Amino acid sequence: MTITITAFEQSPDRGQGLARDTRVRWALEEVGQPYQVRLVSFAALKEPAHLTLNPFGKIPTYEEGDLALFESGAIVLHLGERYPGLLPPDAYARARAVAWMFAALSTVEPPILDLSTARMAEGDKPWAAERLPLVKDRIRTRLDQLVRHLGDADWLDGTFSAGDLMMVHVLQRLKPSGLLGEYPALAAYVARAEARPAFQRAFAAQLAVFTDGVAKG
Ligand code: GTB
Repeated sequence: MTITITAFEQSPDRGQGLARDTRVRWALEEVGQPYQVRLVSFAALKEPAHLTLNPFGKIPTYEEGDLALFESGAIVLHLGERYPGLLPPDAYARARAVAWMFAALSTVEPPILDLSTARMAEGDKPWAAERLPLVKDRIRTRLDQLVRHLGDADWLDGTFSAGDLMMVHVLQRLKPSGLLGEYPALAAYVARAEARPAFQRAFAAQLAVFTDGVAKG
């Protein structure tokens, strides 16, 4: 069955792989499923055809037969449940991997997104310079906790899972801030995940959209 996802037609990050289609591409590569990509303009995101796929007018979306999904977490979870390679077969290990997915999306990602908001949407406010250190410290709190959990392990819970995929994609967004560099063990964790052939293929596919005009993953 053909899988089609959506991605930005124009890259705000110039192909650094930070938009959330990359995590879905990566998951598809990990489970070895071919997929097609429909590129969407910013204007088209808010048009009825796209809003039927995602009521919030965002990428990524996922279509497979009669199934249409939005939210990168839900898409990766669906792939993990449908195909082997992202979630462990043992029920308890699987539940823990899902917990790490939620931790990435609802505990670690929000303060990281707040940093983007502080920089891009609030940078010109008179209180911006005072707020920025507070936002960064909230991120450091999460990174302190995460690095303590990781210890000297390669992955968050035994073998690589969708939990690591999601956490790494969330952490990648910190690279330009220098905050990840304050945590060599987390930087090494991200580098370890980025060395995976599936990530390399996903990254190259999203980059090709902006360098070669290639639309297919
Ligand atoms: N919770 C949703 C999910 O996980 O799928 C969030 C989806 C989302 O925010 N999508 C963004 C979008 O479609 C793209 S990824 N935005 C368009 C809009 O709201 O009109 C967010 C993103 C965008 C750009 C960069 N960048 O340039 O670095 C990084 C991440």
